[in-house]
Amino acid sequence: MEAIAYILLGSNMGDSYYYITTAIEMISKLETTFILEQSSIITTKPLEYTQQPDFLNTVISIETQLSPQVLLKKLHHIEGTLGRERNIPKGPRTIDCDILLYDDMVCTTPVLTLPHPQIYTRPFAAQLLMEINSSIIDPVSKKPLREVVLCHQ
Ligand code: PH2
Ligand code: MG
Ligand code: MG
Repeated sequence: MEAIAYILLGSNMGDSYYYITTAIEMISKLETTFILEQSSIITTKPLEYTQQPDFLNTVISIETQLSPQVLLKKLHHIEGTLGRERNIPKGPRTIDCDILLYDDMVCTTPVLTLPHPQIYTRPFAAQLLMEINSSIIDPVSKKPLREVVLCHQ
């Protein structure tokens, strides 16, 4: 069965525009996976670990038959191909691809938490999501995401 997933891409090292567009192209080539929509690409101030350059961020929606675990592995592989090194947690990166939502799945495992907690804590993540689809329902509260996010601000 195909699912709809939303992926946040972020980059703040090297040619960030190149890394983001190339990652999207690589995602579009994954088996059984199609890009549905892409938000605008915006510049954002670094959050959490703030002593680092500004980010470019964008959100895409995809249709896929890959399970969330397999999709995550493939995204990590794409990150590795594009020179991602994991040294400083939350620190500078060539490319980061995070699954924000996978259908209405709710799960917490050591490798994957859905929905991704950052949709509630990073205003730009929710903003880019809602740019693509303003009627997304938050799988946890079952309320429109736009209402849930307003509560968190
Ligand atoms: N990602 C982080 C840490 N901080 N800040 C912004 N603005 N954008 C990001 O994508 C981001 C961040 C770790 O994944
Ligand atoms: Mg991240
Ligand atoms: Mg990540």
